[in-house]
Amino acid sequence: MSKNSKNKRPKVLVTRKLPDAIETRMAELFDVRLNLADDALSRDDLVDALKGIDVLVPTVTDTIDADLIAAAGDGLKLIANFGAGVDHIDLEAAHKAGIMVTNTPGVLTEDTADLTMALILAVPRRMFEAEKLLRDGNWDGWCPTFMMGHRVGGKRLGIVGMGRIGRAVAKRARAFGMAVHYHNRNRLPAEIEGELEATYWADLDQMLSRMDVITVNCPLTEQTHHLLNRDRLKLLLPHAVVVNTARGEIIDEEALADLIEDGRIAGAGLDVFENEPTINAKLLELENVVLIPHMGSATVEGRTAMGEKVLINIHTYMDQHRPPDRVMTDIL
Ligand code: 8YV
Repeated sequence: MSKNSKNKRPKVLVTRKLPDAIETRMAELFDVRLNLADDALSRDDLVDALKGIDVLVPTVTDTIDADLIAAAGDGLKLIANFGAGVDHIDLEAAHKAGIMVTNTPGVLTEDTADLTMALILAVPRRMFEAEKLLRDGNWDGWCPTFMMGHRVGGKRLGIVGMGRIGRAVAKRARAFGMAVHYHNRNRLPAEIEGELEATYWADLDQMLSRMDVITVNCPLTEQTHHLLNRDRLKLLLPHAVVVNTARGEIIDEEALADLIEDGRIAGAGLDVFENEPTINAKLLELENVVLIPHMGSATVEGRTAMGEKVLINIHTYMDQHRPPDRVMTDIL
């Protein structure tokens, strides 16, 4: 890199610790401010840190709302999000301020689908409940009726949101012998539907009332906030299980906890929560609920690939090309 181009290196603020390989490459390419201690920045710290910054690299733990964008001033040109979901960023405010937003789609699909499938298996097979019992020293040995759960093969899986991740979940579910059903804003092309042997429901309520397992795989938007509200959750069959690896706010968590407690829903597998990292106290009490801490894309390979996407998005933007992962406001 010539001295001249070094002088033009963009000032990049990364809000959280990223994989070492990504941080090292960022240090080579950009004038980067890393957060090696990984302390979450307070809002005031973030406003302060943004002074003189060209590119912000936030994560799901940062709220990039209209006020923050206004406070950032004219310098900020690009928000290169580390993550696929952009519900924590006010896209409209960013675009109005002339700030481009990019994300990291595609590279976390398979990992998130794996974790979704793991939850689809773990809840009906009572895996974590059993593991806890064993670790607590309460296993007295094998017996025929001990820890009986339910088979997933032959059951119906309803996928809410049939984007990349929903489709990757569908493939896995087919391999486990589940029948795939889905609800999506748009129906999939017949060819893909045929490949996945998937049944489309234009009416979400109709699908919810017929499935053995429901998995949420849509983005969080104004339209999907509490999409599974109390009334909709009441439509589920009493033996149904709910899995969510998308965003906590898509489900009314309090209603879900109430309905599981009352035996009107059989259980849940949740990787995401309405008020992360705070977990609804009722959910914590329930045995038939598996709770894991937002780790859908948490593999070394996935997080590194996400970082590489961030690098490419910044690099292409700075080279005055169009970054591959621009997020458009019309997805809202
Ligand atoms: C990421 C995610 O870990 O990409 C997403 O939308 O939910 C997660 O897999 C997180 O967003 C990183 O910011």
